[in-house]
Amino acid sequence: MNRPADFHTHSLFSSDSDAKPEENIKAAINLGLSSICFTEHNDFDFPPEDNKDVLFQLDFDNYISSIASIKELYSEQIPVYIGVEQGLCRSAADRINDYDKNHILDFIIGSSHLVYGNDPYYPKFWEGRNIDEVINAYYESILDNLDTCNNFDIYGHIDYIIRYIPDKSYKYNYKNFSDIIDEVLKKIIYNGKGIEINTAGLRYGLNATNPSAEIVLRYRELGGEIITIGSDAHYSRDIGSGFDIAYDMLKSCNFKYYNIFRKRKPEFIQL
Ligand code: HSO
Ligand code: ZN
Ligand code: ZN
Ligand code: ZN
Repeated sequence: MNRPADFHTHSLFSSDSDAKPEENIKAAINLGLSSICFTEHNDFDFPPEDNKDVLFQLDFDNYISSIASIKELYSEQIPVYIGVEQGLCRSAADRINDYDKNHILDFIIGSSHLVYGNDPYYPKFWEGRNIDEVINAYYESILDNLDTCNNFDIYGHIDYIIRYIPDKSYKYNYKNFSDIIDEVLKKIIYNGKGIEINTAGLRYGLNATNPSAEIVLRYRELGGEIITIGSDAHYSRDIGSGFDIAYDMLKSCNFKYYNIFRKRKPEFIQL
């Protein structure tokens, strides 16, 4: 049994997870994953929450030294890689582009968690806003991030915004946004970046990965080559979840492989 690598996972180094890194690694070993990469949150310029002032600021040095020693303990059982999920935004572009100048990381996911500085995670974000306009603004902000930020390997959960639409009667239809999504995918490809299949959406009751199968297929049609698979687990029990679906999706979108990253270079692993 050799299941794909999980290249999107969080542990207690992320401010929204309490998972123990060792437990994540053990879960990956038990599932027979071929490797695991930690991708802890770092979001410069994240807006403060009501009762916490600093969120998603990664303690980089502590993170690196802790995982480096844990990784050695398991080196006979599973390869462990060290990454970051970097929140992209124009206002922090200089800090993002200068991040990890010493080339310690294996992998950086670039993600959009904000729509022009506001957090769609909270239902109050959506009050008084038109859902279609918000979704469009989200994709526009990705285009802006792609114009200003370059220090990342793959774009995380491209249609993340649909996870948090509070109106459950709203019917999201990919076709209504396909023009701007094409622009996003082309810019990702022209900039030499990849995408991921993020299986967290399946756990959010979306019945779809992020991005959805239509977007993965379109990425392939447009010439996209680099693609990773990630659970976006914030609990050890979610490591590797939904990977059977991601595997089938890759096959049906004409991928013969998926990617892992080592020292920021893609490696291709046959499906
Ligand atoms: N960054 C989290 C979602 C979130 N939590 C936004 C608070 N604000 C998704 O991994
Ligand atoms: Zn998170
Ligand atoms: Zn994310
Ligand atoms: Zn994540």
